Amino acid sequence: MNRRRFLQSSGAAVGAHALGARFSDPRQTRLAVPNRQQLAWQDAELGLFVHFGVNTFSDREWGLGNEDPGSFDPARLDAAQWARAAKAGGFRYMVLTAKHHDGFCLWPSRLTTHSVASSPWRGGRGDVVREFSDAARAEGLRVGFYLSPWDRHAPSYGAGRAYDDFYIGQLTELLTQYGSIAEVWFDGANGEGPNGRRQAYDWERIHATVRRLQPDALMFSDAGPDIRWIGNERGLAGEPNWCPVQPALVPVPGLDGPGIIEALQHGNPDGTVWRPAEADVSIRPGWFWHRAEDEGVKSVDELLELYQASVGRGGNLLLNVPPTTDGLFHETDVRRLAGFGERVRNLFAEDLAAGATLHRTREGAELELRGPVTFDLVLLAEEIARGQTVARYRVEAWTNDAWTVLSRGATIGHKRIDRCAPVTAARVRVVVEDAVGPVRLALVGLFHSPA
Ligand code: FUL
Repeated sequence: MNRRRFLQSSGAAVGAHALGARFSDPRQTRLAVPNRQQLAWQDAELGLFVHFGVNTFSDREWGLGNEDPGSFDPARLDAAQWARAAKAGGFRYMVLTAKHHDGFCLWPSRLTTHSVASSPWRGGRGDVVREFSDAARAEGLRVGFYLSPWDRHAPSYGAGRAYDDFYIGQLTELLTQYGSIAEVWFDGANGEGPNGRRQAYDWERIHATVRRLQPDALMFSDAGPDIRWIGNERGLAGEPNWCPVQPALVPVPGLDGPGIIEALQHGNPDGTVWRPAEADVSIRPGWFWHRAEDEGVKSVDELLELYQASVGRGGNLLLNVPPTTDGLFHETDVRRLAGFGERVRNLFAEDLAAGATLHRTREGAELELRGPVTFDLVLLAEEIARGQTVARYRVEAWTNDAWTVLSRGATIGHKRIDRCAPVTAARVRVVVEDAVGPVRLALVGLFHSPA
C-alpha cells in the first residue's frame, strides 16, 4: 500500500457555510472516482429489499425448485402498501426478488411456465414485477431487480451456453418491459454442493446485456462491476470502508477464500475502480416471511444501529422486508419502518453547525459556531465526486481551554456518522491524521439526539 500524506497547507477561511469546505490541493494523484449513476445511488443511501415468492408459501428460505406454482396465491397483494411503507421509512429505492434460487418467476416469463402465470393469483394473469415497479415509481422510488443466477428449477442449469441463453433471456424481459431500472442484483449464492450441477456463467455477456438494455442501471454482486457486496449479511460496513477496490481481488461473484471477504468489507485505498458497498440485511431473522419469526422483527433502535453501521460508514443499506402469504408487509414491519424513518428524520432535523464558519486548517477543518451548542452526533462527508482520501481522522471540541477528542475513525467517504458523549462547545475541528490524496471535506454537521 502506497500511503502518502496529503494534508492542507494553508489556513484560509473557505466560506461561511458548513457545506462549503472545499479544499483545493494542487497535488493531484490518480484517484478512482464514481460515475454519475454511482453518485446518485450513493446519495440515495437506503434501499428496501423485498424477498417474495414460493418460499413465502412453503415456509422455506431456499426453495428446492420443484414447488407447485399453484401454491403462490397472495390473496391481498398490494405493492402500493410495500412502497408506502418504504417511503415512510425514508427508503429511496426497492429491489424485488423477481426470481429466487427456486426458479419461480414473479412475472409471466415467456421462457418458462414456472411463474405467476401458472398460479391461481389474479387468475394466472397477474404480474408482481409490474405491480411492484408501478407502485415504487408512484412513491418516487427507484426500481431494482434480483434475478438469481442459481436456478434449481431450470433443466438447463449447468449446461453452459443453454442456461446463459435462458438467463439472459429472462434478464432481457426484466430490462425491457418494466421501465428504467436502477439496480440489477446478482446473487453469488449456490448450494449445489460438490456433486451438484455446475454452471460457469458467462458474466461478460450478462454484463453487456445490462449495459446495452439499461445503460444507467448499476450492477451489484460480490465482484461488482458497479456496486460491491459488503461481505456479510448483517448490514455492517467495514472500518475502514473504501469505495475504490482492486478488481483483481474479487474477479467473479460467489468466490470464497482468504482475502475475499476482507476485500469486500474494506475496499482498498489504492483501488483502481470505484465500487461503493451495499450492506444487505433482513428486518427479520430470515429473508422470506415466516410466521414463526413475527416476534423477531428488528426494533427501531436496532435499525438505527444498522443505519449508523452502514450509511454512517459510507455504504448503502439494503434492508429486506418480506411480504406475508397475504401479499402485504406485516403490520409490525410497517410500524418499525415508519418508526425508523421518523427517528432518522428527527435525528438530523436541525444541523447545529448551520451558519458556522468553516476554516480549512493545516490538518483538516475547523468550525467556528455562532455560539456554544450541545451535540452528540457528528456527521462528516467527503466530496467523493473527486475521490475518497481520508484514511484516519479525529474530531475534537474546544472545551475548558483545551481540545478534547470526541471521536476517531478511519474512512469518511460518502458519509460518516460519529456518536459522542453530549458536549457543549463553540469550536469543533476535524483533524485528518492520514490521507491518500487531497482532502476535500464536503460537510461537517452537528446534531443533538432528541430525548
Ligand atoms: C443470499 C441468498 O442465498 C439468500 O436467500 C438471500 O437472497 C440473500 C440476499 O442472498 O445469497
